[in-house]
Amino acid sequence: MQLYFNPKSRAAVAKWMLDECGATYEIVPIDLEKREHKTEAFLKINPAGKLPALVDGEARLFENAAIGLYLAEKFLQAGLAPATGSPERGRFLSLMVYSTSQLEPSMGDHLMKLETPAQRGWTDFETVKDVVETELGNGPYLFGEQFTLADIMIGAMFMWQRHWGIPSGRPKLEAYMDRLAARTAAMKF
Ligand SMILES: N[C@@H](CCC(=O)N[C@@H](CS)C(=O)NCC(=O)O)C(=O)O
Repeated sequence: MQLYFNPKSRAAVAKWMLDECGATYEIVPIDLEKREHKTEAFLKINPAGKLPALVDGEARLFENAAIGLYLAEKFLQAGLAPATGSPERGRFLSLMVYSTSQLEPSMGDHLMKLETPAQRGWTDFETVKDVVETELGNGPYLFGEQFTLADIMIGAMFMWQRHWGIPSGRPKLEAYMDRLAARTAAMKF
């Protein structure tokens, strides 16, 4: 597998997922300033011209959530997702999609100080935090003792924000981030 990567991009999230899976892969460095992510060759892998992208033989993947769902299946033995057919599987799929369809744009609105009108496909960021806290329950992870790729997809977004010096304002989320950051394979800044 080849991970198209820049450490200052969301490709760090894909790298974390690969590392938790114990995957063997090659890093293909992409210089964003040189716009290597907009070259004809890269656009054949990800037509959106964004990082990350992952190539696995004939398969090409873009979007972190898709990469995570693919890796959860490919590295079943890593146990980074509730089993297919188990009652928790639906919640896992929902949280993987939620991370990118609601949490990510809502955090973007918040960082850019934009309103989130009700007509958008996502909620305001305080509601997102309520949702994540509810789903986390008593933890330590979203699926109790089982760490999953949904913890990376959801936790990494809050960890970026913390890295930029913006506290979540939620002690429960801060403690969750501490637990995630303490993992050996955790995303490095
Ligand atoms: N939802 C996408 C977001 C991808 C994305 O926005 N990547 C940024 C880096 S953090 C990028 O490549 N930006 C460069 C550009 O758009 O020119 C994912 O999760 O993969």
